Amino acid sequence: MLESLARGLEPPAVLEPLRETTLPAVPAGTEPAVRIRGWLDAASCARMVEGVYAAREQWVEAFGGLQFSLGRAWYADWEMGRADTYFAEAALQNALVEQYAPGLQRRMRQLLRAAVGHPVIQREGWCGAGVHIFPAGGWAAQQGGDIHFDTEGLLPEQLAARAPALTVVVMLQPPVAGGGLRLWDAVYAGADEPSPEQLARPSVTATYGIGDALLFDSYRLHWIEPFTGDRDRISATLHAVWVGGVWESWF
Ligand SMILES: O=C(O)CCC(=O)C(=O)O
Ligand SMILES: [Fe+2]
Repeated sequence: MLESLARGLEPPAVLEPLRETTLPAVPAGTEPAVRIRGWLDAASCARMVEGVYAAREQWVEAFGGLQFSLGRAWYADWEMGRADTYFAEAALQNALVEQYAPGLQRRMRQLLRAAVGHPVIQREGWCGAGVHIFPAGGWAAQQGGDIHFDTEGLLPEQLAARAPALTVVVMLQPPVAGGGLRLWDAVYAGADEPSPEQLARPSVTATYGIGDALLFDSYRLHWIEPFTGDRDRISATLHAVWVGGVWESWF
C-alpha cells in the first residue's frame, strides 16, 4: 500500500508511441500525436513545393531571415510586433497561398474535418493554412526551432478555458536527414516558456516522410529538431480551436 502510494507520487510515464493511422484521427489523451503516412501524394507535394519556390519573392521573412513562410504566420507576426500587417494582408496572403499552392488550404481543413468529425472553418479575417520554409543549413537546421506550445493564436478566453485546440502539419519536403518533431509529455500550464520540469518529461520524435500528416494537441510542448543536408524543410501548418459546433482555423 505504501509502495503504491509512493508510486502514485512519481510522474507517471504516460507518453505512448505515436499512433499511425490511415484515416484522419485525433490523438487520445495520452497519445503524443497521430501520424498519417503519405496523406498527400508525392506528386501533389512536388507540385506544391514547386509553387512554394516560384513564390519566393512573396515569402514572408521572420526573425531576421531565420525562417520564411508562404502566407503569414500569426505567432511570428505577433512576436515581431507585426500584428497589424498580419490582419491587413490576410486576404492577400490567403490568395497567394491559393495561387502558388492551389487547394492546400482547403485540403488542410478537410483533413482536420475528417479527424474531428465537425466542420472546420477559416477564422474570419485571419490567415489560413500556410507554409513554413526552414532553410537548409540555417538557424533552425543547426539549433532546431523554438521549443514551444501552439497557444499564441488562442483568444484569451479560449486559453483560459483550455478550449480544445489542434495543430495539423503536412510535410511537403522533408530535409535530407533529421528535422522530425519532438513531442513532450507536457502541456501548456499557463507559461509560454517551458519549465525545466516540463523539459525533463519523456518525449518522442515524430519523423516525417513526404506527404506525412501529423495531428497533435496544440497545448503539447513540441520542437522541430535540427536537420542536415542541402534541402530546405518545407511543411504546411494549420491551427484550430473548438468554438462549439465547429472548429475555427488559422495559421
Ligand atoms: O513543421 C513542423 O513540424 C511543426 C511546425 C510547428 O510547430 C508550427 O507550425 O507551430
Ligand atoms: Fe508549433
